[in-house]
Amino acid sequence: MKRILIIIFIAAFAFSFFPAQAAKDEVEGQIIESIEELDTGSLIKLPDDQDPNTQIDSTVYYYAVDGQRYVFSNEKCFFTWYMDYSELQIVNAATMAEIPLGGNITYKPGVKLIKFPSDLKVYAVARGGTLRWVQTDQLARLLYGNDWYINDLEDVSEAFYQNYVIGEDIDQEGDYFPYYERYNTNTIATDLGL
Ligand SMILES: [Ca+2]
Repeated sequence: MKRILIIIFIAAFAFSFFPAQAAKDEVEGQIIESIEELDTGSLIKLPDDQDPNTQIDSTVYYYAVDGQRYVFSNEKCFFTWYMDYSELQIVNAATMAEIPLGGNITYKPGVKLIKFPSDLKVYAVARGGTLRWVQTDQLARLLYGNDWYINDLEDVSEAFYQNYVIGEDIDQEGDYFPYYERYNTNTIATDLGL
């Protein structure tokens, strides 16, 4: 029962974000028809169904080394890991159905500061979706520069809050280095602990 609830939750919050233009381009592309054709570490989605009212076909997943697929909660999260959609592969429905859902992908560590609408705290992200409260504006400036509030802060929907865990506060200089966080968790597999 718990597993079913998790799957429902993932499905409910697997927001549609794949851009329409890319969906048009993919019509000409090759569709993968068996798992054997897929390398682990691939980005996958279903073929576009040409129906703007359905989201299942516009959800992007990471096919992990554990044989499961992990969902990108939204486009902002996707772009902390990838520059564009060039690595995306289109997978038919039967193949997609054979790959179990593993969970959600969280922000790549060290890329952005995030906050949730109902929570005043600004968090830096560490491995495994670990949120570390940046206690002061001064510390945020040290990590991301004076314009962090404009350039580096992203609002994340409350719906995704439970994908994260709370870590230690950042309360002094040297507690956290964005570059090292990115470098040490360079792949989604590492972030997921696979
Ligand atoms: Ca659709």
